[in-house]
Amino acid sequence: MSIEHIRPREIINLGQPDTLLINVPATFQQGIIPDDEEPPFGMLRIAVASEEYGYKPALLDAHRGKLTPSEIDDVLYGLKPKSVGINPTSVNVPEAQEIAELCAHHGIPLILGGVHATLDPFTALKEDFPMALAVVKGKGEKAILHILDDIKNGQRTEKRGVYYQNAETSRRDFADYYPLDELPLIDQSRWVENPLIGGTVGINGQNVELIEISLYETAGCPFQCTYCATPALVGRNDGYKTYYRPNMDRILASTKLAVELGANAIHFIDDMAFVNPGHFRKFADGVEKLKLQNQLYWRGMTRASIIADKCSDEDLSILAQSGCWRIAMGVESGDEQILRRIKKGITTHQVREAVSKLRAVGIPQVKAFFIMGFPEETLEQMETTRKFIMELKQLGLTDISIFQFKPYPGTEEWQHLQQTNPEVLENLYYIRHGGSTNIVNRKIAKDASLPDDLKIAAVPSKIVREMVVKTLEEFYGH
Ligand code: B12
Ligand code: SF4
Repeated sequence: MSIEHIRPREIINLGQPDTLLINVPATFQQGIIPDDEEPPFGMLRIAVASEEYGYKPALLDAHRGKLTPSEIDDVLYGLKPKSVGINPTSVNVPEAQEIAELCAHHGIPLILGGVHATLDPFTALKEDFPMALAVVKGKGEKAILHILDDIKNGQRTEKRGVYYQNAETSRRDFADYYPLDELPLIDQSRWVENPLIGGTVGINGQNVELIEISLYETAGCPFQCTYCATPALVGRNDGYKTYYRPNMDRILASTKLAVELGANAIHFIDDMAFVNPGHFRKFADGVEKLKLQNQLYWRGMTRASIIADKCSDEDLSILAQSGCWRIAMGVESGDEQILRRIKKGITTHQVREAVSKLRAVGIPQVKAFFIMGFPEETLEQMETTRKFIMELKQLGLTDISIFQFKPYPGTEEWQHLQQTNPEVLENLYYIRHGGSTNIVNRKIAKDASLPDDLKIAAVPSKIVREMVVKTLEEFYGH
């Protein structure tokens, strides 16, 4: 029964929700949605903010629930929400359109927010979702309150970041920020189906049973990598503040709640779990005060330059003692020229330092992410990355992911390709626009890899993919 997927459960007995937030499935990229995807934290924030202000929100995670359009239709029919909010990215606009059409069919006002709405509000509003009431550019917590008030009062009033169909097309304003410290804690037992993910991991030669929960505590990221959409999503070039952190009491309160729900491990999925050692030192103090030391594991992302240049040996010992079992870092390339080109802000020297130092203080696992096939990247430069990865393995790197570069709207690389190689952008099957595909195409189109002969790097896509596979096989010894 698709209604079983509705959260919070009690909403079913409380009558019509003021808004039903539907996490749009993204099936095209992977064909199959894995079982351990992260919950939609943007929607969770909106839900708890609107509940705090007296509204009755509900959440349908159609992505994690793997719901079909007809199952979503059943929920709309059964629940009859007063409005629906959806969150398409650039890769699942057609899926979102199917939901939008269902809403239009039921006469339910539709609100759009998240990646696609923020990057291109007017295309979203006028071309892709002409049936929508409004789109929100940027953070949704305050904007949705405004829209729900407007719906209640039968009006459409102006507000920063809220774009109704008649909005002035010269607008670029982002929605106002909702202070993260003031946001109610997100009780995942109410809002998320199966928030705890069990698994065994090897930590210092022992198999440890982790019951892990994901948390997303910050907002944005202070950096500006050219292949990443985050700078555009946070309004970096429009003069907005790019990174917010709540205070440590808030992060510890979320941690405590996670433990109360049965977790013994936290996965901080923030773009940057910490940007200086003060952050994890305070976290370590808090874990001790909560009497959770030696009982709680955690993992998160940071940058090589932060570990190499900002952390002393003492800082890093504290990091290890705080229960951190894995640090992951976006390294992307072993070629200095590429690192400068993508504005990564790190050097290979810093990466070597970071890996060695983390392992030396006893962090059990260090993971690095790489990308091969950046625009104009040569095979030699990818080869440099391959050799660098093997060198890092010798220094103690335990895990890697390597992605083939794919351009996404909102990134500096997308703009670069628009100017230098626009025909490439016509061949990206994972970016699909309004009306061009339907449910049948989506079900059969499982392979969203780049066409073999497409040339974004200096060599065709097939060669890049072979290099990715070769490097992974060499690293993992297959
Ligand atoms: C977690 C995550 C995932 C999870 C998604 C789980 C899920 N479905 O919910 C997984 C791992 C599955 C994933 C996969 C992918 N992802 Co992803 N992902 C993220 C990540 C890191 C965090 C999202 C998040 O929770 N943010 C935290 C919350 C608090 O912020 P938020 O989502 O922005 O929400 C705020 C506003 O946007 C707004 N808002 C959000 N939703 C709504 C809805 C309404 C109605 C309103 C009014 C407002 C609103 O208000 C929120 C609160 O302020 C983002 C990067 C990022 N920092 O956002 C990338 C990101 C969304 N992913 C991205 C990409 C490219 C992908 C992949 C295509 C990668 C790949 N090559 O496979 C795949 C696609 C998956 C697929 N199956 O096809 C890009 C999207 C770029 C684009 N132009 O579309 C991002 C932006 C990364 C980046 N920086 O470039 N991803
Ligand atoms: S890739 Fe990571 S570090 Fe770079 S801008 Fe995006 S989120 Fe920030």
